[in-house]
Amino acid sequence: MNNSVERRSALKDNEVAWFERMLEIREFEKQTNLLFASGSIRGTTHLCVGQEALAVGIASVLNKDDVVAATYRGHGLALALGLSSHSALAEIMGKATGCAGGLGGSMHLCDSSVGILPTSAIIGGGMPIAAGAALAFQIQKKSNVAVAVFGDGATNIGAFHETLNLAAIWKLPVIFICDNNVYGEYSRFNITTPIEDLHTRADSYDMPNLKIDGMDIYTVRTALEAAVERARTGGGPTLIEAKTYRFSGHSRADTAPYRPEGELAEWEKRDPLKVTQEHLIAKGLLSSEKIAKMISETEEFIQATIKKVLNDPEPTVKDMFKNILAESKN
Ligand SMILES: Cc1ncc(C[n+]2csc(CCOP(=O)(O)OP(=O)(O)O)c2C)c(N)n1
Ligand SMILES: [Mg+2]
Repeated sequence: MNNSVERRSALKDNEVAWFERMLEIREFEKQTNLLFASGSIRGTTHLCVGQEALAVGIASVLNKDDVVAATYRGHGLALALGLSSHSALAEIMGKATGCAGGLGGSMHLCDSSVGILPTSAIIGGGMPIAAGAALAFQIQKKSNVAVAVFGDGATNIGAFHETLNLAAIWKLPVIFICDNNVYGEYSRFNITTPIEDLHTRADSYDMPNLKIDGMDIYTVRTALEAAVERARTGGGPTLIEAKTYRFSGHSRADTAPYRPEGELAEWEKRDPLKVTQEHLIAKGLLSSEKIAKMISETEEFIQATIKKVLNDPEPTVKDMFKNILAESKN
């Protein structure tokens, strides 16, 4: 399937599709890492392994005209929102068929046709962009919402505080989702941040806020549905802190030797894929046999995608100078 809102809409009320998309993201990230290690990907990559429930949970709740500002750790969110694996991988591998023509790479996935706002590597940079989109919706009297997803580290950045303040005072239809994956680069967040629950920072802005288990897609959806409803009906912004865990290192070859022993294993017990699988089996929607089949189909699909991308053309030097300036008609 190409980049399309239909791909996002396929998640609406389809629990098996949530699991399927989470499997796709997991395999996509696994193979991206291998391609990076083998030298097929230049630059760097930041994987979201362990954080799939948040990505798919968000995409499954939003309507097709809602928009999202992600971060450089945004492969999963982009795939969940409707970017195809082909378009995302081609972008990461610098191919002309990528969503930004291969000029942006892993950290700059974006596609307005599926509501992915421009992504930057600047921590907290997506927050004012999402608030700006929300302001546009408010001025145009539309009922759409904007979502900003950012890390725990971003809550120490000026843009976080300025955006929360403005969004609160103007009652913007924006939802702030802090993906607290315990680490900011190579530091555990308690070393850089004096409080445990980051969502309480929104109290200073008189903004509704809560923490949730970000490893469980059902919990993510319930919290987001309430925040989206508030935003759509003029109630203003909400800050949701999703407690997750970064299963991989920060980027590239980081093996995360700074993690306390046993911490990863403890969080892996709550692997979002495992949690979703348990829900689906308990509800009688999936069996172990069906899950095994889905896993092998996903592996085959991503392998076929890699093959295609490897044969795709690279952008030309001339392409670098396209889309830099917009000519004014006046
Ligand atoms: C404004 C800014 N300051 C510093 C950096 C360097 N930097 C890159 S990643 C990172 C850690 C961010 O951690 P977090 O917000 O928790 O996101 P995560 O990587 O965990 O998803 C930092 C400080 C940056 N990119 N931008
Ligand atoms: Mg973090």
